[in-house]
Amino acid sequence: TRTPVTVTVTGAAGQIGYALLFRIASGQLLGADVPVKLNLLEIPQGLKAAEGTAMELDDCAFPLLRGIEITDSADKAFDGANVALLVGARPRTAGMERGDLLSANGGIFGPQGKAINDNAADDIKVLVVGNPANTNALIAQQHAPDVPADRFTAMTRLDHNRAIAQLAKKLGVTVEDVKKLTIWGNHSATQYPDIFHAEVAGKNAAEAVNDEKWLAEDFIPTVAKRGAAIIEARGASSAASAANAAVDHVHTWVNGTAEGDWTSMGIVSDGSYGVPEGIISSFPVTTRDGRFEIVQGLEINDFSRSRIDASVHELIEERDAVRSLGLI
Ligand code: NAX
Repeated sequence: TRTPVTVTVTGAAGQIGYALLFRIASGQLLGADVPVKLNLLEIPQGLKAAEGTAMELDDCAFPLLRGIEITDSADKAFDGANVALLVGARPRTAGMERGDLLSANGGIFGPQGKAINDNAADDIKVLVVGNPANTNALIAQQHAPDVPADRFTAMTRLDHNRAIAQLAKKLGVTVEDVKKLTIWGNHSATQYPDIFHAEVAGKNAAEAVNDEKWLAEDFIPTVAKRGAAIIEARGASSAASAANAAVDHVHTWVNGTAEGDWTSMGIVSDGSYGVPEGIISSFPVTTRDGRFEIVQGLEINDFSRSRIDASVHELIEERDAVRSLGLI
């Protein structure tokens, strides 16, 4: 029998945690033949609720689930971790300035990065979900000097999936017909969902749409502001769809992208497409054997260039802010 893969989930008692843990334990994250051990990290106030979720996980009698550890110690939670899903974060509350938000999250993601550095397995793969996801991932990565930088990623897969769904709806095709969609930049309202290289049933998506007004005034804002629309409708932020995207992100990273397609991941820039080296920005990537590569050679038109630049500019500002706050 295979040794279980240790998956650490932070913010395990939160609403995304609740939607995520059962899918991991049932085998959807890594595969139907991969046993998992779950390490749940919470703050002290969250431990009791996490224990309740662990009771329910027991009650599912998942054949692949080989143990659950619940702790408020990051060192313990990341001990031997092969996959880490950093979901818990400090949300922005009314009247909070950006500096306060970044500082509060620096206080979470700096120490967690160090705990990953000191305790995780050599093959650790990290996905940051907690917002501001890209910059939180950067903070964690900067505190883990012994871990290759490309193991730290930020989630833009929910944006990617949202964009695919909107495009499929517009063109009256199934989501499976949509390939090579890209989310560029930050997981924020400045993100740029790019359909100029996307394909719909083998044809170029932008040509199939042939409506720049829809693109600029409907599609892009709908995707970028979808999180707010969900809150407005549901009275709570996206949870099941966010958990689903986290499962997709890790599953694709580990198991590879399909031939003739790619995905979107927030990853440390190598300078491709004019995105400054070192910041964590979303790119089109292909994955294979647990590694990813940025899709190279795409022609970026003026429409796309200005939008990618705007989102990247926001990421540079966030990086500069956390630098001047001494968080990296
Ligand atoms: P909840 O507030 O329901 O849960 C967060 C949990 O994290 C709480 O149980 C809290 O006790 C715990 N927590 C806080 N600080 C912690 C720490 N230092 N260590 C361990 N646990 C800690 O939020 P939820 O709806 O689950 O969302 C979690 C995060 O995901 C938020 O930051 C949210 O903004 C972000 N999102 C990111 C998305 C993305 O696409 N990247 C989309 C969905 C979501 O909005």
